[in-house]
Amino acid sequence: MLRPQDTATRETKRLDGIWRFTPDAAGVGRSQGWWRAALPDARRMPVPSSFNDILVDPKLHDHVGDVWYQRSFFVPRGWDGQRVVLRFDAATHRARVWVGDALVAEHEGGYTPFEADVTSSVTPGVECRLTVVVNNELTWQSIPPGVVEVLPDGTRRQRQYHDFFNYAGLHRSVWLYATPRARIDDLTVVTDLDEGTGVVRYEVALADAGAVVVHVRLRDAQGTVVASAEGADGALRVPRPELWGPGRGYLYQLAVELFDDSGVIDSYTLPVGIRTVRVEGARFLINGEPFYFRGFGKHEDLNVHGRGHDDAAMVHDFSLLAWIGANSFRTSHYPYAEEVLDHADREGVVVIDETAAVGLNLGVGGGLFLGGPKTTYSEETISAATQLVHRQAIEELIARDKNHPCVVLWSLANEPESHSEHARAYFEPLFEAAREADPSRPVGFVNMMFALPDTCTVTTLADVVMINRYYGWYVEPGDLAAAERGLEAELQAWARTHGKPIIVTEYGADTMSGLNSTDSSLWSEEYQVALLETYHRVFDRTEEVVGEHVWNFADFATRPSFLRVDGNKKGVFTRDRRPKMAAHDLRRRWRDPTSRGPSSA
Ligand code: BDP
Repeated sequence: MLRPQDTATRETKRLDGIWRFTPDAAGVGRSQGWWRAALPDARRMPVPSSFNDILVDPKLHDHVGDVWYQRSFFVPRGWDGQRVVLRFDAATHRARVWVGDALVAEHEGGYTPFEADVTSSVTPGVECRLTVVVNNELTWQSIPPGVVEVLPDGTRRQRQYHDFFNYAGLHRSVWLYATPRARIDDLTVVTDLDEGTGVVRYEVALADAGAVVVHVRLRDAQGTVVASAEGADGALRVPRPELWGPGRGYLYQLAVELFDDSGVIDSYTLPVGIRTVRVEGARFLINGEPFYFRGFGKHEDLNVHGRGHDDAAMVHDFSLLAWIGANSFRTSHYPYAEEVLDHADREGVVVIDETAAVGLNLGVGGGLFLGGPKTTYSEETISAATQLVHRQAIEELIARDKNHPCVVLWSLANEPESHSEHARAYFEPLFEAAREADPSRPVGFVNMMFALPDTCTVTTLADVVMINRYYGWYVEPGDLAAAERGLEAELQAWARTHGKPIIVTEYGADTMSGLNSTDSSLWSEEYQVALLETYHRVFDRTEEVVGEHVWNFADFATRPSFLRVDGNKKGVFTRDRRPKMAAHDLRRRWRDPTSRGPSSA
C-alpha cells in the first residue's frame, strides 16, 4: 500500500491536530448514532497520540471499549475532479469511520494503515464532518489477544497476555489526499546483485487506467538518471551500484510516471536501496557479507504521548542508537510507524519487522499473571478465527513495508506457545502466507524459554532462530555463573539441532536508574552491566550467534503488577532517554572496531 505523497499529480493534507473526543463509557454511541451530530460532552484530544495519558483522568487511562473522535475538514477546491482518499496510518485496535452520515471505512488491527475512497462523500470547498469510533478491546479474535472481564459492578477490565500497557487511539497521522483516477495503485521493488551489477526488479499495479504507458527512471542520490525503462514491470540494471547497507543508507529514487496522449497523468517516487539479504548455513548475509545484529528490542512508548508517533522523539532515538553503536532493532511487538522505517532506510539501520502477534501463550500469561487453566490453542482461545486475523496482520505488514531496504527479516510472532503439534498446525499456513507475500526476505518468529531446541515444533519452519532468554533474571536470578552455564549449553544445543543463525532477540535485567550497589544486587545498575557482560562472553564463544538485541532500549509502561515498578525497567535508557550505566558499557563494546560485525559508526 503506497504512502501518501506530494508529486506533480498528487496532493496531501494531514488532518492531525486537536480533535473533539468522547469516551463512550456506557457503550451507547453506536446505537445512538453519534456520528450524525456533534459528539456529546466532547473534550479536546491531540492526534496523533494515545488517549490514555493526555488528560488527568484515571477512568480514561483504564477505559475499555469505544472512544469517539470527531473533527471537520475541507477538501481543497483545487481537488475538484480528483479522486479523494481518507487514510489512517493507525487506529488501535480497530475503527469505523464516517464522513458526514456515510460509513466509509472499517478496519481491524491497530498498527497498519487503512484508507477509503471518499470522493462521492465530499464536495470540494464544502465543510465536512469526520467521525471515528476507535475500540481498544482485546479478545481471542484480535492480534494481540486478550479477554475483557466484566466485574460485579459492571466495570469492564482488560486482561492481556503481554507485558506493555494497552495504549490505544489514533496513534499516527490521518491524511486526506488526492490522486488522479487513472493511477499508480501499488509498487513492488526487489533488488539483487548480478556479478556486481545492481538489479532493481519493479512491478507497477495500475488502477482505473485505460491505454496508458508506464515510464520508470532510477536516479542516484545526486539526481543523475542511472537506468530507465518502459512498461508496468521489468528489471533495471545498475552497473557498479552504491549499495544500501548497515551504517550506509544510500538510496536511489525510482520515479514512476503514467502517460496517456495528453502527457503525464500520474507520478510517484519510491526510495530504493539496492541490497541483498540471504541466510546461508548459520550466517545472515547482507550484500553477501556476514551481518551481526547489535541493538535492541524497542517499544513505541513515551511519557504523555503513549504510543503516539512523534518525529522529534524518533530522530532522537536514532541518534541514541548511533551514539551507542547499535546497527539494528526489532519492532517489538507490533509494526511501528512508517516514519520509523523511512528514517531507518535513510540512516542505514537494519530492522527486524514484527507483527502484533504477542501473547499467544497462556503458559506465561496464564501461569504467571492470570492463574487460568485454559490451553493456548483451542476453539475457545487461539483458534482458526484468530489465525485468520493473524494472517491478515502479516499480509498487511508486508504490503506496507515490502519496499523498505532496512527490513531484512519478518518476525511473525513474539513468544507464542511453540512446543506443541497445535502450534505447528497454527503456524505452518502463516509461514506460507508470509513467504508467498514476500519470497525475497527470510521469515522467523521469536521463541520463548519454554520451547527448547528439541521440543519447539515451529523452528523448522523458520530461516533463523530468534530466542528471548532470561538466565540470571527470571531463571537463576542473581546467579550469573549458573546463568552463563545455562545459556551456553542452550545456545550450543540450538546450534547443534538446527544449524541456523541465532539472534538473541531479548536478554536483560530490570534496573532502577540510580540504584547502585557494591555487590551487584538485583535491580542495581551494576547487575545490569554484569548480566549483559555475561551474555556477551557466551555470544563471543558461539559462532552461530549472529545478533544481540538487549531488552529493552528504554524503560516502558506496562499494566500494574508486583513484578513491575512503574513499568518495565529493563531499559538501557530510562523512559526519558537518559543512559544507565549499561549504556556506556554497551557503547564500549559496540563501538569497538574489533568487536563482531560491521560497524554502524
Ligand atoms: C519477554 C517478552 C517482553 C517482556 C519481557 C520482560 O517478550 O515483551 O517485556 O519478557 O519480561 O518475555 O521484560
